[in-house]
Amino acid sequence: MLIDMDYFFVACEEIKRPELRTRPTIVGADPKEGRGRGVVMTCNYVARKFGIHSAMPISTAYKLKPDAEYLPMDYSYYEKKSNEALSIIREFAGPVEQVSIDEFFIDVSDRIKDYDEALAHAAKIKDAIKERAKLPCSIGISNTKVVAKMACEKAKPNGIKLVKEEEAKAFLAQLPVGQLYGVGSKSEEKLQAMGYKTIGDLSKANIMELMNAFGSFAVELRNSANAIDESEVVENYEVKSMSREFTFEHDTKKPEEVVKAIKDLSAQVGKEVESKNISFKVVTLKLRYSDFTEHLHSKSIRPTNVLEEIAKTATELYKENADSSKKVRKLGVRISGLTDYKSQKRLF
Ligand code: TTP
Ligand code: MG
Repeated sequence: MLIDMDYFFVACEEIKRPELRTRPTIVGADPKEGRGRGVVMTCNYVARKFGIHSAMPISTAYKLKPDAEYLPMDYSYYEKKSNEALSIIREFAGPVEQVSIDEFFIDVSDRIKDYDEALAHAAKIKDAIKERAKLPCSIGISNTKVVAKMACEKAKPNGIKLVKEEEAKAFLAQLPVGQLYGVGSKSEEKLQAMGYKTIGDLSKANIMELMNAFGSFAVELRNSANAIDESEVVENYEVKSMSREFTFEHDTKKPEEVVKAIKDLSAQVGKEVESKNISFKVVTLKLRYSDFTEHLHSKSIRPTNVLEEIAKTATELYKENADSSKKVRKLGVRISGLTDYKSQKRLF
């Protein structure tokens, strides 16, 4: 099963302020009466009726619905709610693989005998999360991760969708190729250009032709399109990376302003590191300039949990790489190569 929380950040906000449930509500950057920069992180389904969606510029959202509720992120609260959902989910599952803050694959093959039981089990999980964590979710069920994930998309919002093994190929075949799990917008463009419109088209693709365009990823692509996915649900106590981004109010060339923003972002990332008891070994700085060109600069360091290393390394990356002739519009600080002490303990 794939469990994905519905409109997660705003659903969390609705717990704090139930009156938001009937109002279009957005979590994201400050709209500043239409002059705001940055994006919508997410919005509730009331706001989606007005055409607002994740990743949309906040200024566009403001044009569509100036009197919506605009809220800043309260990340530590969302994390707390995510952990609450996770511990409920664990009661109903064997292995749990967390994909993101609001998305979990679970293997329930040792808890159920047939599809009817699978549906009943999913309903129990959904009810428990709603009752106890006060959060709505959707659940996709199938015999592979790929199809479970895509079934969940169709179940949204607040639903459960089962795709039986024998129905999986037909279920996928009718969908546009861009909806296949693992296909991003670049791959979608390529596939479209090669004449594959639907997942069904892709399922019959000539493997040599596909390999020419996608290398070894071709095999996985075609297998997914045929509902073939052997990957298991793997416990992962370890998240792959942690990052924070920031868009300047006014683009800037001033090193002291950029360095200050890098320090703030690093401190935010550091807070998360501290709460999770992990160490990291790669620091990445993302620089987007006012001409919208974007550059990633990374540095590997000795695995550490010393928080000061984040700001120090990110600042070095800025000083070594920044193009001083251009103004900076947006910054990101990310750490990766994470090791979780808990998962280490499990191994030994
Ligand atoms: P999603 O599960 O993609 O979206 P959602 O839960 O808001 O809505 P849906 O009902 O369609 O599942 O993402 C989970 C959270 O991650 C989301 O609440 C906010 C955050 N997020 C971002 O910060 N940036 C993004 O671009 C997206 C898509 C999500
Ligand atoms: Mg979600």
